[in-house]
Amino acid sequence: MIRYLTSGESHGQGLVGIVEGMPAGVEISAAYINEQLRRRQQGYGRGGRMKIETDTVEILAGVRFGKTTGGPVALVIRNKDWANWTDRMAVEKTNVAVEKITVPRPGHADLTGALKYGFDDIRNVIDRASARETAMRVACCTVPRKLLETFGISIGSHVLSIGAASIKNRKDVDARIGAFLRSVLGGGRISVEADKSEVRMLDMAAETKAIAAIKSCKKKGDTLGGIFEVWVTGVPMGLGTYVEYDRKLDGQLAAAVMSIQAVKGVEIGDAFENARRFGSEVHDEITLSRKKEIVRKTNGAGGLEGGMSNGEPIVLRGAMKPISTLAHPLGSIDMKTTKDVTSRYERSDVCAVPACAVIAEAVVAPVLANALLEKFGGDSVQELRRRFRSDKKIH
Ligand code: EPS
Repeated sequence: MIRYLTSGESHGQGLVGIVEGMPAGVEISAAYINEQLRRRQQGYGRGGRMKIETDTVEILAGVRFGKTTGGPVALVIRNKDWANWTDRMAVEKTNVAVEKITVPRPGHADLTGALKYGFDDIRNVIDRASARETAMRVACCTVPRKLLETFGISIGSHVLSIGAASIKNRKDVDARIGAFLRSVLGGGRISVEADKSEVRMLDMAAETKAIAAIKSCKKKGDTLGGIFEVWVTGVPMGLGTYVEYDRKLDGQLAAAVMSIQAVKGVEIGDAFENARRFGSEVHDEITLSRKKEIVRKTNGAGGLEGGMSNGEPIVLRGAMKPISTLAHPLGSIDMKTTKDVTSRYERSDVCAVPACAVIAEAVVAPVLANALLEKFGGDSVQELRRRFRSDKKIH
């Protein structure tokens, strides 16, 4: 089974990752990972930090002559901003006096993190809880993503809303998505199109509104969240299982997306809308195509029934709260003086929903790759290929 770990602080020397359990023979290169890192850095509303960093990965181990060896894949991304933080984030004990951060930001990990770990300087929390960590997460997850791609499983995403600016005509957007899915790229084509928009929206009117909203929000020293949608196509029937709670694919996917910094909600298919409807309006009727393949007339279930993929595209949505570092002052306390104060501001993004969508594309990849390996098995791509089947026939 594939698992990965990340290490690193936002303003430390860099981010480190290990991806363990990859089958041998997956073609992977730094350039392939860097393209995903580049995509993660985009989006209207990012702060000054993105002008400093151009995230690039070094593959240190686990890959030989462009293919995974089956050994752990070791990755590094160096923080360019580290040059400005050598005193404040020094690894060794130093005599340099460094200002302690003692006022927690509401909505961030600051308060509980500092109390939990017994810090008198919130900097330790700020730097590890930071969404900077997602750069390495994307790098790690892009390795199993390449495995999925080898089996025709393709991931894409787009943004549905930023603040109150939301795509107006869902039917039009769905029609466009339907056409994208018929292309050879499948779900990935959604991202090809969404990447053309600074806010990753497929609706121009909503895009204009979202950019205006971020602009005015920045002026007010405020921040904005939003909702994004991830599509995965080419997923064979029967990944995951209904037999035990922790092996249910929907639960695993939801956990992966929920684990992204600032994501507070995950929806599979039309879950919340469906909760307001009759069963007869909700469930996706089953039929056979001319080729005698099992197809659904609709996909309100988002490609998942009973904790298993049902062969339809997997569709999930994530809700990102507004970033909790804001210039607009909010009530807090100074943990040193125990007095009421207003929260302190440090440089941050105004809106990172487009980046969050790209991160969500990444984090679902190891979940799906594990489900694929669990069902078909294989220590190498060749072995997996021999066992893989994705037809949707009654047999
Ligand atoms: C973040 C704060 C900002 C963001 C950062 C996440 O960083 P800084 O404090 O250096 O301005 O830019 O995101 C990234 C660095 C990144 O690579 O996505 C936070 O507090 O979560």
